[in-house]
Amino acid sequence: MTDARNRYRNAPKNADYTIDQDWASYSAEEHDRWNRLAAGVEALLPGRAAPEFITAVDKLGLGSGGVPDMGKLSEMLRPLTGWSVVPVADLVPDEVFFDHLANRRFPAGAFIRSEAEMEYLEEPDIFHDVFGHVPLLADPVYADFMEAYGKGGAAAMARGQLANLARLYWYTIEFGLMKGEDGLRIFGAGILSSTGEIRFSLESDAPNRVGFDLERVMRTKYEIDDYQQTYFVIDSFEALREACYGDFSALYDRLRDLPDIGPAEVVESDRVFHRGVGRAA
Ligand code: HBI
Ligand code: FE
Repeated sequence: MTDARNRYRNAPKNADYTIDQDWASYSAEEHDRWNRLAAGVEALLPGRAAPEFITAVDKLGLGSGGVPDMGKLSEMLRPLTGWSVVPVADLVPDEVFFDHLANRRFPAGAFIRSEAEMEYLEEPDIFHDVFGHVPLLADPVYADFMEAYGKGGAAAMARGQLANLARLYWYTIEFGLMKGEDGLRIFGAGILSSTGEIRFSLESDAPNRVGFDLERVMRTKYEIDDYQQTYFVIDSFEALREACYGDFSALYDRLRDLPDIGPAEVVESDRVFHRGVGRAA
């Protein structure tokens, strides 16, 4: 069976779910599509993205050179932080995903979205995974945080509390904001691979922007099919790494007895940067 959306769907998989990227197989149209996506996002980065992200996009040559070769990209990344990027066909099982991260391998989808899905797509493609996630893996502190997240996966699964840990990923790695010297900056890959959400996350009155707190985040439900209603703001990558290092057992015990928080809710203990006016009816 062929799959119009993802031409790698049925590629032969290794035991760790990696596949052959077969870089030579990308068409001129696919390279051009990457370049248009990258140009659209890059124009919005100055003054909006975390400086570490902007520096790394440049250093890793992720701009207008066409669809990246993950092997070559890994050769640039490895000497910086020990991370590599490995091609996969689609979402991999949770335990496989965590094992890759714990070993400093980022699994990235090899296909690129179609022309019909330039703004919104249902599963992560190479533009989201590589342009969105890989730059910050060149930052040593962020690189440690991501490994620690992977190492925490097995423990969360064993306790049946993967949902709590997944919220940490969602509200930081995918949709995180950071406090910069002159205003908020974006570091989340889900935002940085979407021109619409780059503007929305920083400039719209609709969503809440509140300070990051690990327990608060792990209690907060999220929606996957629209822009976020709440963004969490970290102080720095150091602060994020320190909050997320070590054992979450006591925290997971507490979370069992605490109610979830809705995606649009602001709670008493929040450090509020902006209280959202909510989505238009
Ligand atoms: N697989 N390729 C891929 N990418 C992901 O982001 C991903 C995954 N498998 C599981 C998963 N994410 C989530 O379950 C975890 O973040 C919790
Ligand atoms: Fe992602």
